[in-house]
Amino acid sequence: MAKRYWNEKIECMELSEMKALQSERLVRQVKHVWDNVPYYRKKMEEKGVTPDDVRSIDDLYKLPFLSKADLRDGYPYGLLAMPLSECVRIQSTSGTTGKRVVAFYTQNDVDMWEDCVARAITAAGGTKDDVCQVAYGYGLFTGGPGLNGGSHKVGCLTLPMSSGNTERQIQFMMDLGSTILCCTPSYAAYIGETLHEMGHTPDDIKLKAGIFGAEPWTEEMRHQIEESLGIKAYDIYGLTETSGPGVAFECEEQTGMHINEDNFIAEIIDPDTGEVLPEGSKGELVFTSITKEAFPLLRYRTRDICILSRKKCSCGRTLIKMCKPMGRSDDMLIIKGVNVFPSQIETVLLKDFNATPNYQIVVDRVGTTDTFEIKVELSGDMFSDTIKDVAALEKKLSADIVQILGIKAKITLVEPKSIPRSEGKAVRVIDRRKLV
Ligand code: DLL
Repeated sequence: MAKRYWNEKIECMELSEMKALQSERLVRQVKHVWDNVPYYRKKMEEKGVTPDDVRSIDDLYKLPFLSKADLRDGYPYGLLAMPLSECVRIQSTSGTTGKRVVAFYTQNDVDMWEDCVARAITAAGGTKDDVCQVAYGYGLFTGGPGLNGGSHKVGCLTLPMSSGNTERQIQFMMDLGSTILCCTPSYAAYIGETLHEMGHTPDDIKLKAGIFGAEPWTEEMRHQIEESLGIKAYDIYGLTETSGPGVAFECEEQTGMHINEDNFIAEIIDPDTGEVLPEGSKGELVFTSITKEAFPLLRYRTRDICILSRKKCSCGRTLIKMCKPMGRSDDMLIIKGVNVFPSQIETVLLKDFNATPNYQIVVDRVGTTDTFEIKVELSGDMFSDTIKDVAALEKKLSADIVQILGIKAKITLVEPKSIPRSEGKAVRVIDRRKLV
């Protein structure tokens, strides 16, 4: 296979050279925030650190962490490091609670971001001969604008569809011969489902690859999407705070996502103590953006639980890899005292159903006891099965959930199409306990 690099020099750089580049950029960035962001300077002073204490990436640990609470405190301009007249763009998080986080970009920041996304598109096999259908939401959410910018950079013919209007997505896909689809994995699954419902097969479309991210998805879900759309599905990771999609991307080996280390230094920490953990440990992912001008974040705690690896990759890239995020430390549910990640439930469902069913996890509290229900949608075929078959499936699911989680869930099998489909990030969990 032809090598798919957008920037070979960076993507395949020797580790020592990368560390030197990161060190140089970190030192410059620390000085930039110290000089321009009083909020940061205060945080550093509180920890007794000055820019003189940071001479290389080995000194990174000395810097204070930054959390979402800091960004909310500073809303909207408190962490801005450049004059507004130098900023050309604002994007914002999709958060539904509390104040949103707004991120600012200079033109250089937009260029860096789009360059990172161009690396992801190239790694997925994208070239200027491709037609790239962007079905992430456009607007304040970074998905649409991020993939759009990267697609332009690569020179693909870009279809800025945004999300929604699924039948029209498929019509355009067929009429214009889209070869790459970019959207959330849950929306990709929905597009696949609709394609088949419209009476088509993957042979009727020209898609070859998908670039899916913005929410957790399992390997099982990957296989199902690949099959329903006849494509190879690639993961892409990012967050608004550090620019958007493209912080990390998957190559053809698909054993984790390469982090664009020339722009983002990654660390894994113990979420409880803040201690930096060695490579290979599971913990909270922390990013330092060393090239961003307008909204640089030093040691930003993502809340994503992850493992980093420097294992040699067959694609030739030397960029460190992160595994698929295993959930967020703040998305973890504690049900009856047990830690439950929605991804664990998805793995069980996909195993028992042999395909992704649509599902929803509903947690509530009656008196002082948590209730835990998993609603699982039956397919049309299953719905017409005998009551005995359905009861057997319910029993198997129930047993598998107990085996994996150690607690019992009420399994409710529901009619086809009764669980709402998602065009963006799927809502898998309804935790009614928070409303009390
Ligand atoms: O979701 C940026 C994005 C857009 C990434 C399009 C990929 C594709 P936020 O809305 O700020 O930004 O949400 C960031 O989403 O901290 C993760 O918890 C989650 N997330 C993003 N990508 C992945 C992924 C965008 N590939 C938060 N797998 C992050 C699992 C992901 N979770």
